[in-house]
Amino acid sequence: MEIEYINLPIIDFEEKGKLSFMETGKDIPFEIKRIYYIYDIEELNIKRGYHAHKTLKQVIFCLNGNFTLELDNGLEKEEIFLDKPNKGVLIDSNIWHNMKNFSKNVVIMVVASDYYDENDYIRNYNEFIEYINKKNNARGIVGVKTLD
Ligand code: T46
Repeated sequence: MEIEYINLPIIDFEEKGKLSFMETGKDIPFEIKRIYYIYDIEELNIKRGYHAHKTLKQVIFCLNGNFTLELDNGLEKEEIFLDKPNKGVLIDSNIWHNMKNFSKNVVIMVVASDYYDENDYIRNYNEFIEYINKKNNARGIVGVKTLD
């Protein structure tokens, strides 16, 4: 599965710290309409996510600490370790994703292509597989996976 990494520029001021930035259409491949943060996770063994989005595109960054991102396109799965504030990963639409193995004080930032809309979420894995199979069939591609 091809992973699209977003490597933000770093301006290094040495002892004065580093500065990174992102710009719509340059670093981020969509117009940013929403930014949200996940932080203060007390129970580090929990998992978050477990859904896909029908249309939303997102780039996820780990601003502090580290965690593991899992991506699943219905055919292949990939685990990505995120621990650098300038290294993002594109979570495209129709990708099942979850987050796990959080370190203490982890801070996750996500930039998203649209406003929050619960109707854009697919929160059931079997529905996700049916959804992408239907989409692929409509495009003449044979379904990627059958349900058990
Ligand atoms: C995603 C992963 C990476 C809002 O009201 N507005 C928002 O912008 C967001 C992101 C969430 N919410 C509400 C919806 C739920 O009642 O906050 C609650 C927790 O959301 P959720 O259970 O979806 O949280 P995660 O961490 O499982 O997923 C979040 C994003 O929702 C999701 O889009 O891709 O982070």
